[in-house]
Amino acid sequence: VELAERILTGDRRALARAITLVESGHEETAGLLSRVYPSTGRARVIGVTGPPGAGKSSLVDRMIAHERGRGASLGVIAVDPSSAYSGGAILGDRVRMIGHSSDSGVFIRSMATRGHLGGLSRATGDALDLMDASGLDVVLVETVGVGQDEVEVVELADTVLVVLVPGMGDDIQAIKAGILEIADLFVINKSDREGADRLEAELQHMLTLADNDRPRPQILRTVAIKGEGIDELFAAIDRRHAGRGWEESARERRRARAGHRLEAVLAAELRRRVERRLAPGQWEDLVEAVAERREDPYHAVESLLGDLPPSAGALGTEEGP
Ligand SMILES: Nc1nc2c(ncn2[C@@H]2O[C@H](COP(=O)(O)OP(=O)(O)OP(=O)(O)O)[C@@H](O)[C@H]2O)c(=O)[nH]1
Ligand SMILES: [Mg+2]
Repeated sequence: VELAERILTGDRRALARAITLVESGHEETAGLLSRVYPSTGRARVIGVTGPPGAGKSSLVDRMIAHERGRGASLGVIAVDPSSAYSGGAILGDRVRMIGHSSDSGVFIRSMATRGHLGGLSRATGDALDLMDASGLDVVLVETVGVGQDEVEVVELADTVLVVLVPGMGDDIQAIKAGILEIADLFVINKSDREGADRLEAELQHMLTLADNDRPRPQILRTVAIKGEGIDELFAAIDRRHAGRGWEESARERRRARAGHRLEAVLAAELRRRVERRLAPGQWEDLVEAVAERREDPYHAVESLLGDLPPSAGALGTEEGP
């Protein structure tokens, strides 16, 4: 609780400690998170996703510099690629971002992709709330667009940038479908390379075919290593925030996010409560019983839930889902 007070005053060390706590799924963080929650919802959250090596970190680095130039403070959450993708890139991130490391207006944190009770998006959402509550103006979330987990993470953002690179024009079908659909803005990075026109044409074509009622994402070009296109990128982000329909769509997003959040917290909490009253070996015995068909998973769960009133559709009631 004292930790919460310190976070609210912008204490960076308290913030770092709190994030470590939520990352470990520590039980005591519930109190902390509920204490800071009323002070959240102010930071502008920008998600940056895209295939491995697209230049997301380079872009984030330039975005930091840009926003510092406007006097904003920033938090960065770098969701580490799973080990299959990381290869040294994490160290690379640190080196590239080191120019900002002595700057108290920038708080950088990486999150491991595995081992979070309640999932990566839960842990990242908590970290985001903590940064938000500590008064950081902008939070950038970098994640490799490789799986459902990452897609969920990036959905925490108010604005989602999907970073692509030329040379994938032919392969646009091969890009994880889910990541194209969550884009608010497409960024063609490495547009110093050949093929940017073609990729843009492919994207435009794809967007014409898309039949959803979301506003059509704008397509921008950057050369992150040279800092080109960053002003235009922020101009587009700012325009989006000032544009017609922004309030409504932001509200909708926040509502959807709150729904996911509630579900995740509920699931984790239920699980925790059930686990807490398990006798030693009880779980393993149940697993064994189900494996041997002495018990079925549905009855097993009923026995675990114990005195919780059964839902409609639970065993013994009429309707199932
Ligand atoms: N030519 C060119 N190279 C770039 C550009 N932006 C980034 N790169 C290079 O692309 C490589 C990958 O850049 P990163 O910023 O680490 O890419 P990333 O998307 O963060 O990579 P992961 O986090 O590992 O998925 C680096 O060698 C960068 O120097 C660009 O605009 N043009
Ligand atoms: Mg990176």
